[in-house]
Amino acid sequence: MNSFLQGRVSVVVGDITRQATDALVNAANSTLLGGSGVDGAIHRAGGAQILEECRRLRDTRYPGGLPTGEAVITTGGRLPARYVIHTVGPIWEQHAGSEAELLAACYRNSLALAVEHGLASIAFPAISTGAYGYPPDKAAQVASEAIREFLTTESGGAEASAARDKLGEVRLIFFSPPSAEIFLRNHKFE
Ligand code: AR6
Repeated sequence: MNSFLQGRVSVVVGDITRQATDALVNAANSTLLGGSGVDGAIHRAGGAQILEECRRLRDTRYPGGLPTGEAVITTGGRLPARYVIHTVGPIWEQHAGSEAELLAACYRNSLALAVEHGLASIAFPAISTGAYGYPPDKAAQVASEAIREFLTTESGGAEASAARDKLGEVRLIFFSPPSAEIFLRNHKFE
């Protein structure tokens, strides 16, 4: 069973930069100016236009950097995805016990941006589970709960709920079969 919430969420092994969803999420850092892992791969595959927009965001809205848990949207440049949503995950054991809340905020705020832009599909990497050291079993619980709550909430009235319903595909991308298996053993979708 690799799909959840009536098929709206799927678990896939692959490279996030190859996903042809409307948006893909970047596990960025607060500088928004690139890094290793997913961040490096996205900037390499997407080209200079993404970095240009990130620089502009730093110069205008986030001179001090994008805070942990928040998200911003840029073009997808040369990627198959139209947009990249950049979010900054928590660094494990560096946030005085707020790590789970901050990781949940990454998923919630990224999904909210996708809905605001009227998108129908989004792909996520396993935010914070690489360089930022978040234990993948714990991250699976937090990510799945945050996604489930976002997709199934009734709040905001008919218009908000129609916009949320338009987001019909949430793809969770894992770089290796073992990391997908850890997710599948620990998620809280049901
Ligand atoms: N596609 C899908 N998953 C991937 C890919 C890929 N191409 N590459 C790595 N992963 P990380 P973080 C997996 O380190 O922990 C950067 O330098 C990887 O196996 O990319 O949030 C940023 O600039 C891991 O499970 O993100 C920040 O400084 C997961 O994606 C910092 O790293 C996330 O690993 C962010 O660290």
